[in-house]
Amino acid sequence: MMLIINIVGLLLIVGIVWWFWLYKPSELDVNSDVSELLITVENGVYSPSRVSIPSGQVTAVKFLRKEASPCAGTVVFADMNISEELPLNKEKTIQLPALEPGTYSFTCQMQMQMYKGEITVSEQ
Ligand SMILES: [Cu+2]
Repeated sequence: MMLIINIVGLLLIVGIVWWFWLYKPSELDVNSDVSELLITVENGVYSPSRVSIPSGQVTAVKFLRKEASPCAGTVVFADMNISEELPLNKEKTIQLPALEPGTYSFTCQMQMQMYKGEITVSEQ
């Protein structure tokens, strides 16, 4: 009996590790329509997790947090010194400053960074 419990526990751990650290959303998960930048925060992923915006202009990105866990409660754009609380089930608009072309990541506030997303800034 103990053996079965141990195996179930092990599978759970493997599942959690896979979900949070190894699972990579597909390349198709890209939102390039700047007028509709809404990122949903749910089940351990930002969706879309990759967003493209033009360089050199302030861009508003909306977040909709649908998960109650504290992990989903704050989004951090480390490169931009932005850290914002996300209310539950309510859209929150975050203004991104005019940026140089490049790739910028955004994550949850924890060191492990279970939530991970990427913003690609390209020249227009
Ligand atoms: Cu987290």
